[in-house]
Formats: sequence, structure tokens, C-alpha cells
Amino acid sequence: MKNILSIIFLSIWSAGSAISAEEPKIIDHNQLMDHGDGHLMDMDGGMIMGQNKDKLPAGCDKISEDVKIEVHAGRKYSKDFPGTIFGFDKHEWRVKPCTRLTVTFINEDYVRHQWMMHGLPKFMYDKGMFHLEVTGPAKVTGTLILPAEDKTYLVHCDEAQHMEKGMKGQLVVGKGSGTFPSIPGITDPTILDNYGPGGNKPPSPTTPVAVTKADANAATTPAAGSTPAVAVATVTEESSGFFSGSLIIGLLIGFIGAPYLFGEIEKRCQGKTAADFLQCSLQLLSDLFNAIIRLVNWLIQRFSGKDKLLPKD
Ligand SMILES: [Cu+2]
Repeated sequence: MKNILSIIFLSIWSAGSAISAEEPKIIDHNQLMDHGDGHLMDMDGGMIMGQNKDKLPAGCDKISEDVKIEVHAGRKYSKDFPGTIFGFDKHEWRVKPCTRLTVTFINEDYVRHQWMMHGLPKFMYDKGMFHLEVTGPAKVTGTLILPAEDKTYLVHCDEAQHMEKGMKGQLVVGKGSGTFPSIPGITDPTILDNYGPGGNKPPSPTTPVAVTKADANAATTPAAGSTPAVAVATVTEESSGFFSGSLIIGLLIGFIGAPYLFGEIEKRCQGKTAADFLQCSLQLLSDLFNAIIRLVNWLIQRFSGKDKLLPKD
């Protein structure tokens, strides 16, 4: 009886721990069919493109070193980078020129992810790329030999929005050739998200992006060694209130122009009866109004390219 109870208890306990274990079971795609030219795949979504284990790129006398890396991909790697949803466990890898690099790509999500490298020379990698892909949770391992020149290669997942939402990195060969923007934890975005007042408008390319001091601190502190690419300015209230620029100009013209206008009417219409004075001043105002209309028309035609004056009536 005691033995039966122990067996029941152990069964329940092991079933419970299997359910509570959240780590996905990773399937290894290691039986890929070789389709030639470094293209391998299986029927379960595992794929390698641009595999090369032994052909030396031009400029490489020999393989400089053999490097093996593991790249983990999944939603859980995005949590340190606000605004992202997907991520790699690392977003930058550095190797020497002519390295033979073997990448084990481990996808921990229940969707398809890729580790896709661009910009390889087409004399050797005919699609210009090296590409690992697997529908997870699963892993796949591929190898390539890196060219001799110093260059930075973009690495990303090409599933829709996965790169934009953080699944992006760079492979730096030798000294590299610069950096890519928006690599989580490595480089700043080209356009910094702005959560300040009026922050939903895209900034115009000629004006510095306005961020609050808190934003600026947040943008510069988390990424160690990163340099903010965007000028930091304090937020200024937009002058969209009652005293806008055009209103002030209008008031100035009115204040200066009105006494002059009344003086002119008085001068031209003096010595008339009340009725004649009214008619005279209305005629003057009408002439002035017509002159202004003609001037505005002329300016519009002049600056819209139709250099033709209105006929004078
Ligand atoms: Cu992906």
C-alpha cells in the first residue's frame, strides 16, 4: 500500500514539473537534404543557404581560425530593450577575416526565425548571403568562411516586422566598416522615439529632435558604449496661441496704417457737405481696395510663373 502511494505521488510530482517547465524542447534539424551550392533544407522548415565549409574566398591564403557560436533567438531576449518584441541573445559578433564560422541558431519561439547575413561577395556566395532558418522551437547549424576584407555585415530576421521589432544584429569582420543603426544595445536609432509633449509628430530632418531631459538620460544610459546620434534640445512650447506671428504683423499694419488712411481721407474730401464727404471717402476706400486686389493678383501671377498683368479696367 505504501509503495502504491509512493508511485502515485511520484507520478503526480513528475507530471507537474514537466508542465511547469517553461523551457521549450528544442528539435535539432540535423538531417537536411543537400540541394547543392550550399543550399540545404528539410521538410520541417529547417534551412541553410550559402553554406561553405572549405572554399577559400579570394584574398584568404588559409582559414585564420575556426569559430563556433551559438545564437539564441526569441521574444524573451527583447525584454531589456524597450520598444522591441523579438531579439537575439547577442546583437554583435566579432571575428577575424578568413574565419570559418559555424553558427548554431537556436529559435526558442513557436514561430519562424532567421539569422540572415547580407553583403557577402557574389563570386562565392551567389545570393550574396548566408542564411539560417528554422521554425521553432528548434535549432539548425551552418558554416561559412568570411572574406578577407574588414567589413560589417547586417544580420537580421527577414520575417515581416521581426527586424523592425529588434531581431537585428551585426557581424564585424576585422576592423569592420562602420555600424548599422538601431541595433539593440549597440547603436542608436536613426530617429529617436519622442514621447515628450507633441511627440507623435515625426521630426523634420532639418530640426534637432526635441526630447525631455528624462528621455535624454534614458536614451543615453542603458546602452553601454553607445553614442547618441541625435542632438538633444529642451522642449519648447509651440507658439500656436493667440499672439501668433501673423496676428502681430496684422495689428502693427493696422495701427500704423489707419491714422495715415484717415488723414488722407480728410485731406482729399475736406470742405464737402456731410453726404458728399461720405461718398468721397467711400470712393477713396473702394479705390484703395481695388488697388490692393490688383497688387495681390499681380504678385500671385508673378510668383506662380504666369507673368501677365490683369487688364486695367
Ligand atoms: Cu524572426
